[in-house]
Amino acid sequence: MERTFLMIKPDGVQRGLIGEIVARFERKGLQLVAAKFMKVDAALAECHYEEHKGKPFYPPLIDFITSSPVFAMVWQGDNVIALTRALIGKTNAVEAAPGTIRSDYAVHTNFNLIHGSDSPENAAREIGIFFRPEELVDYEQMTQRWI
Ligand code: RTP
Ligand code: MG
Repeated sequence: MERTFLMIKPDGVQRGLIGEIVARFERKGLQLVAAKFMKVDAALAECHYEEHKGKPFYPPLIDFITSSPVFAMVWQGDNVIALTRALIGKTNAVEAAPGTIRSDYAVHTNFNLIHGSDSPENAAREIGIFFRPEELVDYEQMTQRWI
């Protein structure tokens, strides 16, 4: 069973898309493990996006992610990292496949609504910087035998 870190970015929160986005993961049959409505401070933002430090889009990315609250989540399921990346769509909304979150709701690469971990290593790292271990809820997903 794999876990991933998903975060609805400030644009998704401000546009009232938390429910719409969360519903897609629920309908898919993935299991919610943790969720937190919070502001990201500069230190957390720099830690989260450390792989992008030095790139031209890094300063505006840090400004954006700290500008307004986010909705941080942990989800689990078989292949949850690849599945959620597929549901989210490509970084640039122009290249995102129709039906994906970014294609359906985003226009601009810099404001693409949601973050999803891209590897097991990054998922573990990101879950660890956003959540304390006791915030991850351990429970049985009753429908799992059908999904
Ligand atoms: P994310 O990390 O947010 O899930 O997005 P991603 O994997 O699809 O994209 P990544 O390459 O990790 O980039 C992180 C975020 O930085 C912004 N970005 N802007 N202007 C640009 O060329 C550019 N490239 C990336 C996006 O907000 C992207 O989600
Ligand atoms: Mg990324």
